[in-house]
Amino acid sequence: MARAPLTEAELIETYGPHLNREPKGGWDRDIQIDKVVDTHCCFCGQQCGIKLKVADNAVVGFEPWYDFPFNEGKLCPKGVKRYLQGSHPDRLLEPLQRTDAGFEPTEWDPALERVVDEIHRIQAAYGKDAFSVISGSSLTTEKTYLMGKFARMAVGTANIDYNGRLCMVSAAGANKKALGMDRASNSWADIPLAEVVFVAGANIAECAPITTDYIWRARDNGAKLIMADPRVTPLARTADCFLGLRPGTDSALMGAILNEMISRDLLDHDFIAEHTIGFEEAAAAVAEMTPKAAQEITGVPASRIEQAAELWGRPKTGVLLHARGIEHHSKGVQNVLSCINIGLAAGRYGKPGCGVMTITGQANGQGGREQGQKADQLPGARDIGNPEHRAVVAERWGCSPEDIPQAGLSYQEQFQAILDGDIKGMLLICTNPMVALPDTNMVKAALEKLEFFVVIDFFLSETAHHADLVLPGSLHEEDEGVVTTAEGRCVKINAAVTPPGNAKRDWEIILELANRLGAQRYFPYEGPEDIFEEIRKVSAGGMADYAGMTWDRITAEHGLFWPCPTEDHPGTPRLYEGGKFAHPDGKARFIPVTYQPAAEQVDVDYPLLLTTGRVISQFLSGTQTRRIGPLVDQYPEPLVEMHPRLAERHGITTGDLVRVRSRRGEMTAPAQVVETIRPDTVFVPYHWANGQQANLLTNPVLDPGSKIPEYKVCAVQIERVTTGGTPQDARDTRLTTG
Ligand SMILES: Nc1nc2c(c(=O)[nH]1)N[C@H]1C(S)=C(S)[C@@H](COP(=O)(O)OP(=O)(O)OC[C@H]3O[C@@H](n4cnc5c(=O)[nH]c(N)nc54)[C@H](O)[C@@H]3O)O[C@H]1N2
Ligand SMILES: Nc1nc2c(c(=O)[nH]1)N[C@H]1C(S)=C(S)[C@@H](COP(=O)(O)OP(=O)(O)OC[C@H]3O[C@@H](n4cnc5c(=O)[nH]c(N)nc54)[C@H](O)[C@@H]3O)O[C@H]1N2
Ligand code: SF4
Ligand SMILES: [Mo]
Repeated sequence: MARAPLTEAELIETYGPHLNREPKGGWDRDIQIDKVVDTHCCFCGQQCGIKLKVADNAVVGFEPWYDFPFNEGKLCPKGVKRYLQGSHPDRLLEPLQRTDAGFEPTEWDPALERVVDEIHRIQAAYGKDAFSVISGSSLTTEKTYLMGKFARMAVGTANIDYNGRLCMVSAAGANKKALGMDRASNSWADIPLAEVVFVAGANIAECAPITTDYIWRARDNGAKLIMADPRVTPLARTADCFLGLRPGTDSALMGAILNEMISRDLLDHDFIAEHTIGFEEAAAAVAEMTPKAAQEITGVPASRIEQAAELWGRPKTGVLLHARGIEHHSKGVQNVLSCINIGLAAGRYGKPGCGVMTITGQANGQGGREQGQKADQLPGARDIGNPEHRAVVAERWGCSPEDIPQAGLSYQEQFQAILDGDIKGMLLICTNPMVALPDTNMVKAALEKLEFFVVIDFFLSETAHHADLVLPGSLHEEDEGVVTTAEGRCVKINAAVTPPGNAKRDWEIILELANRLGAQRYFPYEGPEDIFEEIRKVSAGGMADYAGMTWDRITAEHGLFWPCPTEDHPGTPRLYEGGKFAHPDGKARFIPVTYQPAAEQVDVDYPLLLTTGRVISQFLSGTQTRRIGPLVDQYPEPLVEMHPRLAERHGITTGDLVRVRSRRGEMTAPAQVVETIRPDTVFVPYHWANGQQANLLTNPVLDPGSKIPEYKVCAVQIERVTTGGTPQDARDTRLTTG
């Protein structure tokens, strides 16, 4: 593209004085490698196997792990460069406390005492739930279990939630409702067996790169490819049928496909009769949603929708993969249900080459919601409001059911509760709301209102900047435990190095706090394996049943798929075999879906749709990948992607600075004029901070069931802010308008 590269001065302004470009110790080829550790990548939910090379207690490189079956040695750019983060000079090495002069180092003992004192003070003054906990899904399952138990049994608050709330919960809610269980329906081994692959709202090549390989294998076997996205993403360029819909209209599109499948009789009548209930109601709900009607709503030509119905419905096998493009909506659960409906109608469950799978995003996005840190769940994916489920967990924890708080507020709701004065203190680990939550101005106001705020991280994230106390936790390679991949496969993360300086492993910090809060008896662990052994016992008999897994089995078998109820059980890569669903009667539910528009619609003031998402080289809120030089080089700053027709109307060419404004805020970034996006839509990736957060613009409205924010659609206006000038002028404008 014609955009001028950032100058050295601009890079420093954005990324600080240091971008890691080489491993600790430099590129010395004779460096003595002490060991090579089999583990998994720290970033996305694909959880590629990787071998980390360790020298002098530092990760200095990697080797492909060819034997790990999921990725067979393949890695994406982030996995290849991940080893550059640990030795970054910003790594936090001791606790920091805020003073009038900024942060200054402190000792662990007074720091931990202060956390305990503040929890006691706030709870005595305002009640137990006035202190809240927010956690993350990049943590191992052992830590996520610990966080749920810590919040409920040591702090005694109902208000614990996690950042999977911003990610996976619409899919989780829909799968549970329709199929009885919250997990991708199949291992990826079923993808190459499919005759048709339907990808809805997932930028596979950039966000689930290794999944691309599975789709190529299906293509090599002759599979057709359908893609639904407002942007022609890299994989979409190869599709047989591209559905370039208007953001926020997926359930109309899927409704019309179901309507057309019914008209053309592309239904698996036997499957519907034997294994499902509610087809008639679901069919009635889409009776008016003909391809012509859907064309009006989605902007996709009716003939294209008919083609998609034919391609999806006619073959005997097929998989549908979806991600945040359909899930990050105030109707996210409905959107997923509309996909499940076309999956059920075609009988695409429980057999080879079939499945409707959500693509988990975070490293432990799946495991992170199974074992008890989700506001509405207890370990084993049990419902916190269900008296029987509460009784089982209470009995195994050695407490009474009344000791376990009821469901608390979700992530975004907690921020509203701070503004409303109901939450006064917060402990936050492994998430960065100043970049990741919608409506950054609101997030900032909330963080500034807290009476006490403690963050556990290994870098001083944009959120940690607002903390009273920052505790240095552990990097991925400094700790061990299990995570569950997008496939539903539990894999083992192995420690390669020990935490540097005075940093501690996350679980050590939480255990110390639990002890100081007087809850020792609930936390009798020497290390993560003890926590895992407890998870096995507590999850037994629950939906996410880990009882039959051991760390040794997981390692020896290259991962195990839950449910795995006994030690001689092989695990369950493919769910619902023989059409046996997880509801008590064994049947899946068609849930009627009627299209409902997004919360914010375009109007004369805000005439364009904004959608947000990712680029391949950056990860989530960017705290980690914005410190890795070779990744920053690939995509140094957010770009406002727009169609040439839209750009022309505003006199914009690639590289011009563009101000994007919504009802909540504005941000400025260079334009990227591309033909691969709808002319009524602009796209901004969200990995950057300091006034370049896409979330300055987004709408904090939630799906009423899943409580996921509507990241994927809001109304904006755009304006060109420069007509040239020097790069420095452009830069100044950008930094002062954010
Ligand atoms: N490189 C990279 N990879 C990642 C991550 C990362 O930050 N960087 N994050 C990981 C995580 S946690 C997640 S959740 C996943 C996310 O993975 P994806 O969901 O695949 O990524 P997104 O870019 O959020 O959105 C996907 C697509 O949705 C499209 N879209 C936008 N609005 C709509 C709509 O209304 N309908 C439809 N059908 N599509 C729409 C966008 O154009 C985009 O191409 O990626 C994981 N992998
Ligand atoms: N506009 C817009 N916003 C979005 C999205 C979007 O598509 N558009 N996507 C949403 C999605 S799907 C997601 S998943 C969220 C994610 O966004 P966040 O919840 O902010 O997740 P991360 O960026 O991973 O933040 C993790 C923080 O924890 C730290 N960390 C990482 N691993 C560990 C660990 O093991 N221990 C400790 N102690 N700290 C750790 C990192 O340094 C970082 O500061 O963003 C959401 N926000
Ligand atoms: S695809 Fe995901 S897990 Fe694999 S190397 Fe890339 S970021 Fe890491
Ligand atoms: Mo995510």
